[in-house]
Amino acid sequence: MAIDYQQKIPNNVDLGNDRRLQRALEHWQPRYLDWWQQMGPADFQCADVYLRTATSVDAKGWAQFGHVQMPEYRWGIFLAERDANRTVGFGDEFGKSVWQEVPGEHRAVLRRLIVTQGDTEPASVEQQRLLGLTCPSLYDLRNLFQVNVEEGRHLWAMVYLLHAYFGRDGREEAEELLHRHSGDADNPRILGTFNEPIEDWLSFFMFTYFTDRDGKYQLKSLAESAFDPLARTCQFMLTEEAHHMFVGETGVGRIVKRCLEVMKGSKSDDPEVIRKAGAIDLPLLQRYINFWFSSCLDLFGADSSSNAASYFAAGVKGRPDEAMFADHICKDSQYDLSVPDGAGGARIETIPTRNAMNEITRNLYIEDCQKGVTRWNRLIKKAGFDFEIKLPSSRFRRSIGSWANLPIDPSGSLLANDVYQNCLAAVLPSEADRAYVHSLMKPVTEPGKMASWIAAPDRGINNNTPEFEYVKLH
Ligand code: BYC
Ligand code: FE
Ligand code: FE
Repeated sequence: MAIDYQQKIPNNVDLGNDRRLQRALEHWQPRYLDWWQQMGPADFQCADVYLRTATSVDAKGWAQFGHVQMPEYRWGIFLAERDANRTVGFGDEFGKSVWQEVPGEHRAVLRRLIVTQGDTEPASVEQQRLLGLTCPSLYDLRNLFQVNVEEGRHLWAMVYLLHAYFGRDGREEAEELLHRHSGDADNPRILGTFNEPIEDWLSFFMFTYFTDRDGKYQLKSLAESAFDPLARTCQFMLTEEAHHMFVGETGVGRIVKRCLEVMKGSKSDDPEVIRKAGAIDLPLLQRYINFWFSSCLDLFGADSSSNAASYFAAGVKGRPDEAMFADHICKDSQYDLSVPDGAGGARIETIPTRNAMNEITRNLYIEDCQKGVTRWNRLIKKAGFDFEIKLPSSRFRRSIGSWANLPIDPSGSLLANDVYQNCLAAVLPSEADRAYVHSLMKPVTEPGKMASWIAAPDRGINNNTPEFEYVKLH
């Protein structure tokens, strides 16, 4: 079904034929817009931003680009096309028809997963609220806002499911999604990483590289769900997600590139020399990676999880790209999990594969994270330097799962507690690192100009040049 832009709420779910639902969502809409004004991008609501808007849900040519003011962005409800022959792809219900309604026995868990997913979307907009004020270029400012409006749309995606399938409880949850706030001491967002402040653009690029990638893997797992409306919603969200991770990977890559230019020019890798030239040194970048990567690993949940096992058994949440696994039932199969042996090492604990779903997904995520790191390292090597960016051990600085709260360094070794405190101070961003990064955060708003700490992008957006006026400020 084509997207209907004539309606107050653009959609491809035939909202016009469901008056009750339409009214409920139209009631939520002004609250959403209030939230956007108060918690969304500060100071740029009147700027004309070169944004893409979905025009269809096909893989090809689904977007149209044009300058719009963000509050005028057409947030809507877009589900991937329904496949009438789709069957449950995993778990105890394997091969049966997928569900078009929520089965009573799975209502509570589905609601909880949808709320958790929905909560992250506005959280990220809140975290990024002030970044526009210190943009390194108009190109980057536009990308920030593109990510922000799409995260807003992802909130719409989950709110639609809550309103359409969960009755009064769903409407209440939809309200709550606008009331919790990132970092709020009394009413924080649900998951840890979404309460971390993002006060500079280095953190923003880390977040879009590492945290949006958690989004990719969680959405892939939910896109396998037997609850078909959830699966279809997530399938379309994934097409938007690709750009968010592109922003992260190229953002970090451009910071590396700029640093290498300075290193070559000065023939030095001394952080002080790099900083004198207004660039970001690689050891500092590594410390930001240590922080964000370790925080994001917790987003996958406990490594042995009975919740995950029951989601899988029920068909509620699968593994990313479930089709690539050989066994979709995993009833009697086992998984060898590495757990602490209490003496500084690891031992294998054999658990049912269904209980290991979070860990399986986390490991796929880690592999995917490594790809960009390998590309950044290639740039460094090509420039003739021998620094290597490394993802820290998945046991480092964990707060969830068997490796939680252990004094483990980025290489995975267990340390004495006092040594660990010193280690943390050395491998995470220090006050001085943060202060230096903050000192770089000065807005650059002349078309085509870049801040001193980041290289220009290789190309612009939608075949425009990097010099294009991506945001018209007034
Ligand atoms: N922080 O049995 P477990 C995105 C809790 S990002 C705080 O493993 P489960 C985006 C957990 O709730 C994608 N608490 O739990 C990115 C449980 O509590 P209870 C977001 C945590 O349910 C960028 C307990 O620990 N989507 O879209 O199997 C920008 C035991 O854990 C955390 C989703 O997350 C944490 N990090 O797994 C914008 C998908 N981790 O039951 C957007 C939906 C765990 O003991 N969510 N806990 O009270 C889920 O699938 C699951 O809830 C989780 C946790 C995978 C997160
Ligand atoms: Fe999202
Ligand atoms: Fe995203």
